[in-house]
Amino acid sequence: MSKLNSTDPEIAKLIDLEAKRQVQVLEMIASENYASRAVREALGSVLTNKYSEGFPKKRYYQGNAVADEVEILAIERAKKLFNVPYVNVQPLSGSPANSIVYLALLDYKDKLMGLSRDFGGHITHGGPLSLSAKFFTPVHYTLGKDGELDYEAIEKLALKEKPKLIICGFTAYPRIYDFKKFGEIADKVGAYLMADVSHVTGLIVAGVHPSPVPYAHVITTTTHKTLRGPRGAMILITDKGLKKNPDLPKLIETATIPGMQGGPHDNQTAAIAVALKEASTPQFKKYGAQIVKNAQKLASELIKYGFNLSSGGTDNHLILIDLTNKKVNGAMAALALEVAGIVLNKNGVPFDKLPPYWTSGIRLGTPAITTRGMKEVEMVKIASWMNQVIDEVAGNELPEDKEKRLEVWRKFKTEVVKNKKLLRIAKEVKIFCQKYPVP
Ligand code: DSN
Repeated sequence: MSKLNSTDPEIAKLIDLEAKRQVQVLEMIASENYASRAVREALGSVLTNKYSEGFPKKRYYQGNAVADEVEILAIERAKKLFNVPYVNVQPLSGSPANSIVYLALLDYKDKLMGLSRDFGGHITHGGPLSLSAKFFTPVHYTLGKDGELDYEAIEKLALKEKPKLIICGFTAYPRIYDFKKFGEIADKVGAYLMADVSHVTGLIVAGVHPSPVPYAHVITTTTHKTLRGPRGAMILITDKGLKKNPDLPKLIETATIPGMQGGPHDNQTAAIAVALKEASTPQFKKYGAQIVKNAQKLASELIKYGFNLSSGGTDNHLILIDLTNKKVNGAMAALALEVAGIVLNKNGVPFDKLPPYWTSGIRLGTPAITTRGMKEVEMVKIASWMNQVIDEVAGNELPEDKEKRLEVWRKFKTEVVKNKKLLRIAKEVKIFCQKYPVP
């Protein structure tokens, strides 16, 4: 950072502060991770200077011999890792990747069907105010009373609505995604099946979550969650997809540029290539398996403390807790946990009575702490801290009146940052975290 220090000390200082924060806290946002130094070097490389509109060997600008090689490497590594015939590594992130697929496969106002945002679907799966809802017609399935996908209900809805595209893949769902069942439902109604596996890609690669490849036509994934790469995304087309429509690669490419984007970010492409290389190692398989072991251990410890886990537990990297029985909402709980050095997010739970601003729950995940080398024994400690924090803020229920809610929230925010017990836990967390290096 020596050059940045002299050119822009303000930004250098902020980056330094963020680096410290990432070391000193338990980073448990389910969609976050620590990219390796190699990934970050590629991301910070001179490739950021280049424009490469088009695709390898079919560019609009000169000087792309190296960029071509970089993109080809990323594509070939992804094809091999996921066992698919076509990959596009250009989407700038997950939301653009999904939008590219919609633009490629759907016409204005065509129906797409995904899990409701209020039950763990992503905003781009037809969420209110998103492009997917403004330009297409979303229909939504929800979860059963047990907090799990109800495949019979999903099939019924698909038969009734006949969507052109069905989306399976979620942002807050702690159970295995049954791609086979989704594939059968899509085939029954003649729909395309898009699996958005952003959250579980690393687990799929590690072999601890089933792969959608035999069942989906198109797969989208971000590259920075369990896959542990840079921020970015990929679109994969399967053999099944090519069989349904051999023009899919062309449609996806046209929807990428000029449809949604201009030039790809070649530095990001290089970093994705590096991450894919890292993900193809035996160590990565072990890492993926440990993410799940950690999440399951943490879940069982939390249950011992009386936490109410959505669906009763987890099969993947993610835990969703309904805090209603603890008499505190998600917003207050997440803030109190942050004060104590445990960083996660407030999250709606199935059938939530509170709006997204407050939520009844919190979502957490184990990818980042597993990258730091934490194992089951550390999960016991983390659950105990979480329990102490929630105990400390339990009873902070929201008044019915909306104005009063904000008043209560303002007071809570002022007081919680001074709470001695939480600050003591934050100190313990900081000391504990020193034993687990970040890349
Ligand atoms: N923000 C990501 C997540 O947390 O799931 C998805 O966009």
